[in-house]
Amino acid sequence: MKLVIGNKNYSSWSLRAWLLLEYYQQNFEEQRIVLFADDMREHMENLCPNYKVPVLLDKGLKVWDSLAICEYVNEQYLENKAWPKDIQKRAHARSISAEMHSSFMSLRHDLPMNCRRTPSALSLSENTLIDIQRMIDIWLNCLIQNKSEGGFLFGEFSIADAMFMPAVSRFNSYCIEVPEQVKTYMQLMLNLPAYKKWQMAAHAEVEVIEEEEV
Ligand SMILES: N[C@@H](CCC(=O)N[C@@H](CS)C(=O)NCC(=O)O)C(=O)O
Repeated sequence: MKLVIGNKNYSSWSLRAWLLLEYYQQNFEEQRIVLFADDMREHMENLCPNYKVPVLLDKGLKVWDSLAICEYVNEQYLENKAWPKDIQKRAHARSISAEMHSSFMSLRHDLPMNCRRTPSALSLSENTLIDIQRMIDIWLNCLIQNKSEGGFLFGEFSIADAMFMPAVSRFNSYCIEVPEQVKTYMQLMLNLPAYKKWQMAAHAEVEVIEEEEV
């Protein structure tokens, strides 16, 4: 398997698919494309059907879009263990993953993922505050329902956690105030060896890519 990703510091969509593969210790190569470089589209030619990352290449197949990649890996290599077993929890996990995928535009715009950022607060727009509150509600609801079972949104780690990893990273980078239970969840996620590995690599990119910190 090969996963085509963007800059580790900024590519929140790449992080989701990469984290799932790493968490479950899958064997894969990675190929990094420098986002927004002048020759980005040239490097994406023949690799990325929609000129975006991530893309997974496996068995002659191209799978693009972070959620589609997570679904494929789950079915092909993980015997479906990356979604909750229980059908009601699975439906809930899919709902919040789809919501993460298609919403939170203001939060994404105002608080871009930046793993290298020294955490500090920004002043937040009303729409971003609404997005933040919705995300906290999603997390709290899951954590309360599954509280005795392992600390992740549905107890065990799942695709839902991979989908929200970039948001956890953003909340940390911009010092977003959260309730205690969410703080504990964020610490669990930020301390995942897979996330730490990603973050170290994001720091190592500094010498290669000259970009302004956001
Ligand atoms: N919905 C897609 C979004 C992919 C996406 O927008 N990727 C960004 C990098 S994080 C990208 O490739 N941007 C390049 C561009 O828009 O030209 C997914 O989940 O994979």
